[in-house]
Amino acid sequence: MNVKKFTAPTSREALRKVREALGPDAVILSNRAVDGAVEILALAGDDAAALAPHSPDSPMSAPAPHLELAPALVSQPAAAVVRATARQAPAAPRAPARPIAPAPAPAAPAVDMDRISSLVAEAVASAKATAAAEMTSMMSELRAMRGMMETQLNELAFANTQQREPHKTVVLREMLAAGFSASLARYLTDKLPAARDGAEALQWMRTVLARNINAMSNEDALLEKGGVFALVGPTGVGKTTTTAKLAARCVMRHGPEKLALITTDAYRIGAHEQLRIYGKILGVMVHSVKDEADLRIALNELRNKHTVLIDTVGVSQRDQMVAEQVAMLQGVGTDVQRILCMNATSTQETLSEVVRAYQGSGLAGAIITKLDEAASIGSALDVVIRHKLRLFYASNGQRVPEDLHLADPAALVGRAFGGQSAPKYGDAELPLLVAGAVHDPMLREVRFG
Ligand SMILES: Nc1nc2c(ncn2[C@@H]2O[C@H](COP(=O)(O)OP(=O)(O)O)[C@@H](O)[C@H]2O)c(=O)[nH]1
Ligand SMILES: [Mg+2]
Repeated sequence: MNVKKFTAPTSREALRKVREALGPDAVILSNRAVDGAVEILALAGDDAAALAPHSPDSPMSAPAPHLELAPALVSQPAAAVVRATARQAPAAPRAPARPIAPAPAPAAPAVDMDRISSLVAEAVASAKATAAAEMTSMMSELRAMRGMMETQLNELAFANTQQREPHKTVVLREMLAAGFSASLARYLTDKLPAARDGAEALQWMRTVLARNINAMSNEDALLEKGGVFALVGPTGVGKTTTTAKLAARCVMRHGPEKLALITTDAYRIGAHEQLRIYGKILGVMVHSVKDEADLRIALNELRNKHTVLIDTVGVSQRDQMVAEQVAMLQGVGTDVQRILCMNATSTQETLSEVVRAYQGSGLAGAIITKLDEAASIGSALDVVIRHKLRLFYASNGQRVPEDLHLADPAALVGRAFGGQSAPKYGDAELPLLVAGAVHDPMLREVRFG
């Protein structure tokens, strides 16, 4: 074994000397600055291999990362090279002036540089990939933890509120039982002014709810003004029935010749028969169209009518056809006002989805249907409030034309809280119910005064 010392003004030159003297497999034992020069102690690769006998299955028999003489490293300050070397030969003497004790460990068998660089590159790449994967899973864990903590803090905060401000609990319980969303219930209870008792708090809540239902107060806005209206919504919500009810109101006011009916339900067998029958009874023509071009022609022919009611084919809010239908009604040139029929028996999530799907560039308003069938109507009112829909009518039965009424906010709110068959919640369940309520930015526009 033969340790040699090389001195040169720069690391690069010193390393070049090492290579020249000992070949590419040289093992650097130390590298330090001495009096403005760089001093390297090195060992020939063969000598280094002889240093430590090792069993074939020891990690040492794997090709050890070779001296990092890659250009990038060489041009780095001496310390970096030393560090790289130290890993190679951990027992390398600190004071190279002394004779070198045989290093017990490391010993690099003769190794091929390219192989090493590719091994190192592989190792770095896999370390990077592992780190990225770990980071991603850590982030998602952190997010989950944050969610959990927020929920628990909310729960705690609310449990605290329950004790200090029992009126809030009353309001919250009533709203949830009536089918309003936890987020709206939470939002209102947070804004609840000081109240004498639970009854006063409830009164305040009902007033706020009614105030935020944007209802048509006088049907002249619709019947006198006239225009082209399309009733839209999922299948079975009551579009055809409601169209017939509206048609009857128009005919009673203006006579049959001022009104025209159009159906786009040309696909399903017998689908437009129903409207045709109503048309016949009212003495109003029913036009059937199958596409946008048809509709354009029909609307052009009917431009002298005071009112045109379009009964559309029912499309699930989850169907791509909704977008096509919205586009068709928006694209015909004539201003077609879309009125959404909302089934009061649907859940708040479904109704929100329906509104979003049918919204397009804006709905003229909504009609709540099947009020008579709904156990609770809070969910429908919640969506009306949240989306600030103009509420035209509420339908509470199958009879044409009787079962259609102007939407009266106070009456609807009264109905929401009256005769409850919805399950009541226990005080202990309330924090859980509201804790997960996400803050909904749409609620920011709820008016209180
Ligand atoms: N109970 C009740 N049934 C209704 C109401 N509106 C419509 N219906 C019934 O719901 C069913 C579907 O109505 P239809 O007008 O054909 O729905 P469309 O598919 O949206 O056109 C029919 O049996 C209607 O009589 C309502 O307000 N209350
Ligand atoms: Mg129909």
